[in-house]
Amino acid sequence: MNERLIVVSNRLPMGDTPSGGLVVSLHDVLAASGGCWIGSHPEAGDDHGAFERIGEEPYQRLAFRLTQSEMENYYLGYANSVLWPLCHRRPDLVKIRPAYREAYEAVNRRIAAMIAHEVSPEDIIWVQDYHFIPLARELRKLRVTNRIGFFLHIPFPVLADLSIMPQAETFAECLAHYNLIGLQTREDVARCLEMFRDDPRAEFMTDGSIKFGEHVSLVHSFPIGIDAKAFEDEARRELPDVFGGASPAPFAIGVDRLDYSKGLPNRFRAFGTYLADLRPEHTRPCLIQIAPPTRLGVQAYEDITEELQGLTGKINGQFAELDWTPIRFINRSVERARLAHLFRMARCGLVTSLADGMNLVAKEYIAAQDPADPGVLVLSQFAGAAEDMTEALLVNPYDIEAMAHRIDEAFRMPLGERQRRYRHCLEVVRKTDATSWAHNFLNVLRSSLKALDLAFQE
Ligand code: GDG
Repeated sequence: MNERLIVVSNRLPMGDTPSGGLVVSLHDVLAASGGCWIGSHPEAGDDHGAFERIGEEPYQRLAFRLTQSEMENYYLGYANSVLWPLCHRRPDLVKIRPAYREAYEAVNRRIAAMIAHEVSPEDIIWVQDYHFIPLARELRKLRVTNRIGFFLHIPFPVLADLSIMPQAETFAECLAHYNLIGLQTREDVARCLEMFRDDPRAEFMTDGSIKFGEHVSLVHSFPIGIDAKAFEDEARRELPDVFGGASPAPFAIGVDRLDYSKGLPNRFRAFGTYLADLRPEHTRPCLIQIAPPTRLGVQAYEDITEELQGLTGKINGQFAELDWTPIRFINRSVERARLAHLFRMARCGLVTSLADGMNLVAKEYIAAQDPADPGVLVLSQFAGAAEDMTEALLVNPYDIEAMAHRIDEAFRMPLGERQRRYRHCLEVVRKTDATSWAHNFLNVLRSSLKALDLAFQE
């Protein structure tokens, strides 16, 4: 029987035409292998332990449903109020509730049982992200011996923060049930290895793999990317004037889910400092910030939205003229084609995350530029993207003055330097694109040992 790929992710893509780098690349890999994509249905409900089949070929899509209570305790609770803040170095925002942990374990157990029914002996399973860390352990309990890989899209937590997690000792153990633990950066790999080194149950093998009880895992970095070619083409397409004839020039752009990890308040403050102290007289630069809301219902997200509304009001109140609004804060989603066009028009792209797994916006901004007259990417040193995109204008997002100076530098950079930096960044974007990410991960997963076959032979 042929190998099938089974992808498991939090959300099942529902539309017929996939968009976004990750979805497109997994879609292509699945279409080629005739595999299966498992994820949650966007509407809450009770699936009674059976998958719903969505859509038609070229590969199967199987949806499970989360009940309202699972949405609150598993998704908004454990995943996004414990694991997300913890991995993004915000232990102050961690909310520990027994009901969160119980729901997280229960959902993973239930999904594992549903997957165990679907899986054939030759399948390989690829689990995406922090919503499913215990999934391999649950599958192993059900005697699923297939190769199982895991990719963490967000930063690997620092060792000192791990002990804040409820039942912290199970974190390493759960990960060790995967044949391959994929992380975004070499720094993430170092943090993961540090965790295993600190754990007396883990043993390092001569080939670099980790033996943990009867399990053997590999830890590797696979920097995720975008569909670079498609984004370059998208940005080149002519669009009717998105500003209705009143284009602000020059302008900086930020595009982020409205999340506290993205460093938006400091970005706004830095833009305010730039306006106050560095802006050349008689110029009217703008910051266009697109920030669609996410994870509604989590207090920390409501707080940061309010903080940004306050900062926007304050900075605009101080600097605006009758015909100039310095910060345009758009707290809604904007179409992809428009985004690409805006990236291309912006003199400066601002990515100022306090912590970020990779940050695809950094890569999209570069792909969208006009090679003859490219803009400048100001990039946080704490975004995974900074590990390879070393020719972006790197910045410490906690240092507001330094960020203000970077914005100034970006607006004033001579063409030759802009082109040199852009070419270097573009090479990285093209080399670490979405397709190579998926292929590299799957090749290493395929080559990993099916050690569990041995373990279950008693
Ligand atoms: C996680 C990790 C890692 C944003 N606003 C709009 C919109 N977007 C698109 C962007 C980009 C995507 O959403 C955001 O991707 P990021 O990588 O920046 O961030 P996360 O959502 O936090 O993703 C991250 C990623 O997983 C992949 O591994 O890089 O570190 O946190 O594509 O363009 N798209 C549209 N309208 C918007 O208003 N159409």
